[in-house]
Amino acid sequence: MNTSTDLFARAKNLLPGGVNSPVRAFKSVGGEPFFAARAAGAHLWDVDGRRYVDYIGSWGPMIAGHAHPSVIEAVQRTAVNGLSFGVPNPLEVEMAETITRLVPSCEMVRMVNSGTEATLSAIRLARGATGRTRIVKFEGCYHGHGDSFLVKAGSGVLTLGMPDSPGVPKPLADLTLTLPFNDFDAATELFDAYGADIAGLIVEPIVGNANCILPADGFLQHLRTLCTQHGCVLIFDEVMTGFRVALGGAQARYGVEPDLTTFGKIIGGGMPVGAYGGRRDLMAQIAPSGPIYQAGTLSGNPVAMAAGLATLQLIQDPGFHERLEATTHRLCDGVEAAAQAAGVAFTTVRSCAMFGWYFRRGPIQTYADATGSDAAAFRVFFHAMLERGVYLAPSAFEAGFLSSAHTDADLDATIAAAAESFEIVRKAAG
Ligand code: KE4
Repeated sequence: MNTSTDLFARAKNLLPGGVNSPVRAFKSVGGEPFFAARAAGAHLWDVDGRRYVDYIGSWGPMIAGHAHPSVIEAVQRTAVNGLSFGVPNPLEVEMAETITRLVPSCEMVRMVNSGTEATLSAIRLARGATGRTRIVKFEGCYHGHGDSFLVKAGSGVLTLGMPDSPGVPKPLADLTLTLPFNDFDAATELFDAYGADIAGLIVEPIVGNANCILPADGFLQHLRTLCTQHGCVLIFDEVMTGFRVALGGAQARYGVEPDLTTFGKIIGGGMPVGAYGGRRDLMAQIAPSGPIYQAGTLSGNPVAMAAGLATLQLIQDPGFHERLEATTHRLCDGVEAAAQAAGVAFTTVRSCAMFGWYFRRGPIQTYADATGSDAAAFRVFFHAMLERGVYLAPSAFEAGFLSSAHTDADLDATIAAAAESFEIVRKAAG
């Protein structure tokens, strides 16, 4: 009665699509999702006892591996003293001190409960602080399911082929202007035309929701210059890249300082957490110190803070990110070599602890490049890898994630599974 098949049959009757988040539904790859029983390190076990090497890590939080002993211990130690107070608690202060220390552009920070809450709040702050209404986002970028962001969005909306969602009032959607990522001239032209009306520009500094696309040299700086020139708030959505692609996030990796940054995932260590932060003159305008309202019953929850702080402590180990970046290259080099040996058109995009795999030849520099990947080939590959105990994102439009728990044995097993899977892809292509 508790196999994945049984559970999914029950779930479909009670949860839309049988899931609590669309990207989990396997809709674009076919088949049915498995149900997780437990996870540890780089591995997931489903309720039917199968083990997988996990390259999703709960979509980013598990950069130190699942159920890390020091994270579990921190949660247990905190939970016995109460799960939520609705009163300030010391761990909220420690989290604020940690984030502002590791990300210097954040002079102040506010905790929320998801990445969506963080980006919603950042946009409201940009609009409230500038008195302007338009915002700019990039095609294929995903900033959570806030109305203003469901315009040419990525992740699950792109996966399901619905980049614009019903239910978003047209007058509101019309206030969201979109740009092609890595297109310098298009950005300049849009700001020349609308600059005085733009409250803020929000960007994934490394796109991780249309598969994975790196910023072209100078592109993030170009956006910084445009926002400064036009008095717009530059928002880096680092919900995914924060504390992953470098200790200080993408802004540290690329040396570009935004006005606001949004966070999620890793800062919660697997518990529901988000945050937004940035320039003091902006953040001071958030209630109750200022008039721009934002609130949350469980914001700064002590158990969530404990899980996040324990995770942020682990990633500060000397050499943590350097080792993870080397692991990322070793995995992607090995899988690329396997694809080449099988004669399958395939390329990878890498950063630190996140990667994109594409069934097409590179380079991948734009949204059009990313969406030109052979989704049918990916579907065959995804299931072949799953059957061989490797769990990739069930979508051709999601990035993959590595953790410090992935061992050489995990990578060797993944590369061996990929070699067999590419053969299956080649045969399926005829
Ligand atoms: P959440 O509201 O899902 O915590 O965060 C939204 C969000 C905001 N910004 C970026 C850059 C994000 O990647 C996300 C969420 N990422 C997806 C995975 N692509 C979460 C997985 C899901 O939707 O279940």
